[in-house]
Amino acid sequence: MKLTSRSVVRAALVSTLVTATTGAAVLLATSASAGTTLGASAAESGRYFGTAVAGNRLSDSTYVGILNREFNMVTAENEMKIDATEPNQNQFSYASADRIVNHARAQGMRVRGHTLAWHSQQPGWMQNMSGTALRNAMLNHVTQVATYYRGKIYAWDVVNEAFQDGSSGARRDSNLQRTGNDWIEAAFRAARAADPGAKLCYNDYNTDDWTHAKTQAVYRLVQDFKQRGVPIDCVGLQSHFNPQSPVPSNYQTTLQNFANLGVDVQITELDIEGSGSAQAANYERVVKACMAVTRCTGITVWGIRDTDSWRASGTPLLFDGSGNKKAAYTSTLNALNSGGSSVTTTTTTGTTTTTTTTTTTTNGPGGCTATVSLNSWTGGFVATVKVTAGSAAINGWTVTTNLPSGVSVTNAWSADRSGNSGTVQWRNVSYNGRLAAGMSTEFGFQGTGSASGITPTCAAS
Ligand code: 9MR
Repeated sequence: MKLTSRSVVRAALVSTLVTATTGAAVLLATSASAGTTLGASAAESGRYFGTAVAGNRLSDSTYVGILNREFNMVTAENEMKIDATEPNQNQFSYASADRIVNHARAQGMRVRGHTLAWHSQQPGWMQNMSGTALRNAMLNHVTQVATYYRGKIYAWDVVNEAFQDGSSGARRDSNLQRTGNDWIEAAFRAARAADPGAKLCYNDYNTDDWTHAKTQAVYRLVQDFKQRGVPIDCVGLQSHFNPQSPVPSNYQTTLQNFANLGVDVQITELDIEGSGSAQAANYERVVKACMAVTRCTGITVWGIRDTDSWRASGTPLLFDGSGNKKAAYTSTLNALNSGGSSVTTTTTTGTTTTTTTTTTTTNGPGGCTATVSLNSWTGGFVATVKVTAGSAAINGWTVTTNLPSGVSVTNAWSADRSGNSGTVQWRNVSYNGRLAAGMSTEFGFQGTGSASGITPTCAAS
């Protein structure tokens, strides 16, 4: 496999970036290759680009065409909410959500789960409950739904919108809040037990301006959870913007400050009302802010065409009602292609530490990205490596890992390997070498010793 000279430059830069600061990230812009879809472009820095999907749109061929072409993460707009999944107590209804999840998975897209515990869109039976009965019903809901979807959800919005707007910084009054202030952590613990592989997020709106009381309140919640070991992996900023609630000048600061708590940050419901170049400039600011924050791992827009939006009159999305790309689409794509920090995340759960590192080598038509997620314990580890095609389809891939001394591979799956220590190359097997643009596959290996800090590189053919 021959590396192009551009590949070599890019690989070297990226490996620097794993530990480097934002200042160095600018260098990457000069060598980044240009993706041609939102998902593929985001994937080049290890990020995703998603959209909310409404089940009743899946029979619209224009809609589905854009969905399948542009996005690699999906959120059900309403179909996973409590009223949809548990319309009668203890009678669960997954058909509408499954349609969306199955569509996404068949297309190689990942899924954000939205949402397990919320004051709104509760079924009537839950609205009428209180106290211990409600607390138990809520926990049962979290457990049942997260268990049903175990292994299929990238991240769950475990709790949605639990804080008041305005200057109080207080919790929002709701039937759930009245079961006791610890309802949020109870929900997170139940979600972790039900699906240990899903990232668990707290999700809210009006948390974009660092100076707002609500932003500060959510920050303190996350800080408290991290300090006390309550399981939490990510914060979702919905980021619904309009003239009354514009993109704040300190947006990147907010993203960075949350990330500094040791959680991923995800922009979960982005829409920006407006049109033309002003709207395009606002999208660019939001995307660039995410690209500059290493732990801002992905962006989801809240719908595909303006006419699909919950705020259709504000034309807040990236495609017009006919499915044409708007100026905001182009500025978003360009911002994704302008590079940024590569993604490195670390999560510690009890005695197990999970570290994710992404590096990219451009090669073949659109290159590929390798991300490693490590579950480590004293004396051993399991590494799961995700290989994602860049802006074009690839026919095969080779991932190289430089294993630290003392590490020995004892077992591997879904890839052929050369050797079991030092520099190990992993090649696709017969069934997982061909990947469409932006699509992913995974392989894994188990070993003895400590593999922390490994930074795989990926070369495509
Ligand atoms: O887009 C959703 C819309 O179709 C529903 O009618 C509405 C009902 O609450 O919820 C919308 O989605 C919301 C999301 O679940 C949570 N954040 C705010 C979103 C927009 O209201």
